[in-house]
Amino acid sequence: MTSQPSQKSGSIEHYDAVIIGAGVSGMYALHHLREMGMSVRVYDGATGIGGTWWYNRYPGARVDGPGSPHYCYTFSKELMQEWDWAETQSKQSDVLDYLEYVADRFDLRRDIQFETWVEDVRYDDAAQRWTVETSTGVRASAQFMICAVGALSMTNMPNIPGIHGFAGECYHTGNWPHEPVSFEGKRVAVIGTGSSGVQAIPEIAKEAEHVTVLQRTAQFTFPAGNRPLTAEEVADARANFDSNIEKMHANDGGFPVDPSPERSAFDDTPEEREARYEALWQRGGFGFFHGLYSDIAITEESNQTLSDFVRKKIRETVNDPETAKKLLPDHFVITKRPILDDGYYETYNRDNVTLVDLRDDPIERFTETSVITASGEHPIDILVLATGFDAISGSMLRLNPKGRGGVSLKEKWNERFHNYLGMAIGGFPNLFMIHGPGSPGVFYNMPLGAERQMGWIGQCMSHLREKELGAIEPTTDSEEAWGNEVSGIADFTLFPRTDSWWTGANIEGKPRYFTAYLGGSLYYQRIADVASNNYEGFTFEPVHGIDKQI
Ligand code: NA7
Repeated sequence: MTSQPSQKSGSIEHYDAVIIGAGVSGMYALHHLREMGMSVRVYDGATGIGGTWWYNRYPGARVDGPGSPHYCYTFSKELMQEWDWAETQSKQSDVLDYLEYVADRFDLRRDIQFETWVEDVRYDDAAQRWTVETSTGVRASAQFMICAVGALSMTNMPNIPGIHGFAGECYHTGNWPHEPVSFEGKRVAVIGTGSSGVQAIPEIAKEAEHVTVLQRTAQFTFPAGNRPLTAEEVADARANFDSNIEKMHANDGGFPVDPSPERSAFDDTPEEREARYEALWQRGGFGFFHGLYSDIAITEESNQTLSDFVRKKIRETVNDPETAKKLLPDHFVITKRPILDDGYYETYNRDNVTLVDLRDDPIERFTETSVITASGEHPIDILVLATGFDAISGSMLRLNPKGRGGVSLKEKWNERFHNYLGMAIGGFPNLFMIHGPGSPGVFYNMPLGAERQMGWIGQCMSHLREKELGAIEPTTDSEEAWGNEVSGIADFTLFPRTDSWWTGANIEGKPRYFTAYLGGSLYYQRIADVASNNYEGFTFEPVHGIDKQI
């Protein structure tokens, strides 16, 4: 591909592509486009690379999916051979160290501009280019715009009376300070019991004088089973690099796990089922979910068998029956993001931990020194907000690009997050999302998903350049059909029936529907088919000024 060298004219810098975000996806996008010979600039508001792993530094933060050594990039065999992962569930600082290493090894930083928030992104129809305005005054233009803005980066701040008047320390888990926070001798309140709260609470409780957990929804959490990786596992991952990648591509979650045979929970007797759940529980880790019956997230009855098992575990683990009762979840298990924990339920046996069930005892307001719930006042020194994110679509809407005719994404996504293939948006030519709504996103091994989506996007860019085309965008019909496909797959499961950040129900006023593509590896077949079918569902525009038959 012929690249347009970056050049400055007046105060505007010109590139082939601008990437917004220097997290896992943006870093790979930069590497990929540079390998294609493109001139690229990345902007990120942070002072360093890493995105999610840059911001989420709360105590206990770890990979909470199928972990190391397969939560990583696969594009370089050498990289895989060089890097030593220490544990199965890598801690935040280890993941960030890895990403720093990648940035150095592939010399990524020279094309990344940190501490730079993109404030305006606008399509210039006549020029067929995107223009970018930033917080530092730097302006740029590019033919292609890659939004690698993160599925979990727009923090959700609770709107509770008096919260801004609280005079103590206050931290959101998704934007944790870089300096260590000391909880010693402090009275701490934690709002939120999702993955972040469940990871942080046991760690905070070890240090604090007292922890008050303010729980809105009881959660199902499973033993993380974190442990050091064995030398054999490391050697195996290195020796079997190529075959593992094949397995990862075939697996619906992007991990080198053989598919489980189709088996209903009712193909086993109650005793066999119990034995299977118990063995998975004892082993721990995300493998728990790979070892489950295939109809657990499909039928209420199968789902009930697992939720009964976990509820029993909670009752057995938590000494105080009243506290145990408050911890019993009442939604379909797995239909909220399953959580991996390290001694979460056990933490409620400590004398310095109190659980407040906000459904019975709601927060009324904050004062300068306390949180007041219906039952009384809880004096606190530190408030931890583990209240999650406006996930999947929130960071795209914060960016709010303006497409053809100045129409903003907020206008386009007023009721639904219309897009095609989870990557392209009608009216926003040459703009691509990584891990956007309508893609597998958080349901897939995210570094691998970024590589595979970026591979498709890069191919699409090459197609435009080779055919001397100026712009590509999806049709309204293809967006509608894609939306129906995504919903159709989800509606086959129990997922849309539970309030969660997957369905947008955690954010007031957000369209409530399930936006992730749940078809697993089928997604990559679908997008490959679209490309090989001459980008079916897209329309092209010739380069302006060139009279061309498309
Ligand atoms: P989550 O999973 O969205 O959890 C947020 C928690 O905060 C959850 O328990 C919420 O209750 C609770 N929450 C949110 N707002 C409020 C208010 N206003 N009052 C009380 N409680 C509230 O976010 P995480 O950061 O834990 O995890 C996000 C993902 O990051 C995780 O799944 C991993 O993939 C990594 P709710 O359940 O909505 O009733």
